[in-house]
Amino acid sequence: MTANEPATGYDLDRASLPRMRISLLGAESSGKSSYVLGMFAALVRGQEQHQYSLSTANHDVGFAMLEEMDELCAGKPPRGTDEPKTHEFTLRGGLPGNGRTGGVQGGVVAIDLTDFRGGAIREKVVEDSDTARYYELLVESDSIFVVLDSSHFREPVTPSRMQAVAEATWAYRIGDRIGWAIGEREAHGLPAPSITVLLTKWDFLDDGEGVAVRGLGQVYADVKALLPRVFGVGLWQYVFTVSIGEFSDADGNPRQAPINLSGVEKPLFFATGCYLANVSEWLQGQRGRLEADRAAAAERLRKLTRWPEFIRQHVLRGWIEQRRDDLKAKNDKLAALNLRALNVSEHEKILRGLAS
Ligand SMILES: Nc1nc2c(ncn2[C@@H]2O[C@H](COP(=O)(O)OP(=O)(O)OP(=O)(O)O)[C@@H](O)[C@H]2O)c(=O)[nH]1
Ligand SMILES: [Mg+2]
Repeated sequence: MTANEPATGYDLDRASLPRMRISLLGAESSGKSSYVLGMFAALVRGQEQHQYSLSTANHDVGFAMLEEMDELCAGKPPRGTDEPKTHEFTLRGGLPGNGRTGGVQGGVVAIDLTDFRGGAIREKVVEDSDTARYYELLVESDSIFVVLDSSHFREPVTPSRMQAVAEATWAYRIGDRIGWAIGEREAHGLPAPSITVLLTKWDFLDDGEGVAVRGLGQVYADVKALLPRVFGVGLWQYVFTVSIGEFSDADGNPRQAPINLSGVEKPLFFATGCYLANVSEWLQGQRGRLEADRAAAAERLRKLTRWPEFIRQHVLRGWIEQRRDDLKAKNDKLAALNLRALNVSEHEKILRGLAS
């Protein structure tokens, strides 16, 4: 579905929701497309205890994704991504409450998540190519998911391995691009994107008996050394370990395995929580402007009502009514904005809590 087509089914309210963009950056076969499938499946079928779910703007697309996820179990790897694919998701959630709508899910954020082919990151930018579009989208991204294949971290990233791991993961190139995107956003008055580092195929760091070969603490230090720009001061960033099932062996060959989703929802919760914090700030600014507007309207009315009764009744009546209506409209607008701001900040708090 393109942005201009009408939304259908459960997504009737998608157009009215705050809309965020997420871009996935990662080397070829790092597990980007599989992650999107696993994350979607977890949030559709429900696996953890939380009040959020995901839907696609087009239901057929959603069913096809679930089918693709099931095919993975049969050892059929996802088709390599040969052109950028933007998934149009809606995150829905319910807030606790006693009223009729308490706990009922409603739209929270419309998410455009773009999955690029891994090769795009290292190619020269040619006009009108998908690489060029890639970088445009990167600047528009409220959140960037950096996808790193965990198999590179089975061994410590010692100084002698550093260059090889950076080349295999494209970490330096990704760091450069993120630095560039932050600068471009700043120049356009946009907040820095949140950075969500995904250590995919985390099952590779498991020895098969539930004991980790290396723990996240150790790998975290390696990731930080590879992506210093991402861990710069003032950026929201978080490292998540995810796995969707042992669908490939240590040499990268596909194999049959049951779906075993682990940690796949948290990165999305983190990214949307960060995004809602920015929406909240924007709404505060709007509230300041509306309050000033409302105060000016109240003052205009007050000036008219100071005239003697006779003049108010016979000369100013129409004007007074008009200004009362104006004040009421402004009060209603402010009340609606306050309700929206409350809703956004509640979801922000819950989502950030679920992510940590
Ligand atoms: N063991 C294991 N293998 C995985 C996991 N996720 C994905 N894989 C395998 O990794 C391979 C690559 O996955 P993709 O999702 O196609 O990777 P990609 O980054 O989208 O690749 P491109 O689109 O070519 O850039 C596939 O063979 C998957 O089966 C995982 O959690 N564990
Ligand atoms: Mg792919």
